[in-house]
Amino acid sequence: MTSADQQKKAVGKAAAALIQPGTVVGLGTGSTAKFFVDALAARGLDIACVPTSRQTAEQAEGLGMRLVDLDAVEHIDITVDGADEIGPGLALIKGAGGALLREKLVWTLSRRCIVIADASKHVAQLGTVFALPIEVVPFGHGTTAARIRAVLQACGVGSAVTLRMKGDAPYLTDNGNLIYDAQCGAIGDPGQLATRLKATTGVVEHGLFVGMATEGLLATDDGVRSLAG
Ligand code: ABF
Repeated sequence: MTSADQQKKAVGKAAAALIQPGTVVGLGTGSTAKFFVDALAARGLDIACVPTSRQTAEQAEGLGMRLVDLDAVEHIDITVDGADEIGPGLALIKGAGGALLREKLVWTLSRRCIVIADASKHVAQLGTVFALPIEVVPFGHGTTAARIRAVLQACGVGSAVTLRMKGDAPYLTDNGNLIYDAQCGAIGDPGQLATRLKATTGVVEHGLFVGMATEGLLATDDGVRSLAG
């Protein structure tokens, strides 16, 4: 196992230890969240789980966990999920795994949102390592991309956007939508960019999670530490 994988496993286990019996738990997506789900299943708690993707649902079902529909719960007690970048104030870029919309729906209903990651994900400014994923409806997506570029320019960040592909075909999300990845570079004001992208016709959701994570757990080779919000 690589050092990064060891860190992901350690932070997944640390997060699983926080879950209480009798709670509703949001299950994140990605390789770090996968370690969390494994560790949580191993505890054998009586909990109800809401997955953030088909991929996570399949994993959890295979481990015998009880899944419930998001519409079947009034709130989620705690969600644990990974990220592509963790910036100042626990502002995040998510969505490299393509599950940003369901993740945001689950996070929005969660009282506690814990982001977990290996040390490589911690950045001084968002946008410096990963592209920003933006989920759009397929109809007229080229025209939506043009509006997205204009918003990025107006916000003073890089405006190159690329339609995400899977082989020769556009990548489709669990919701049947497309994703444009925006090479923003350093994002000076993530809150402003988030607001403007959200208001763009044709955009379903974007991967900026600002003011949503209530806690962070970061793994390093020296152990797992809390990240201040
Ligand atoms: C999900 O998985 C996504 O929001 C994020 O893009 C990705 C992180 O994956 P990994 O843990 O594999 O780096 O949380």
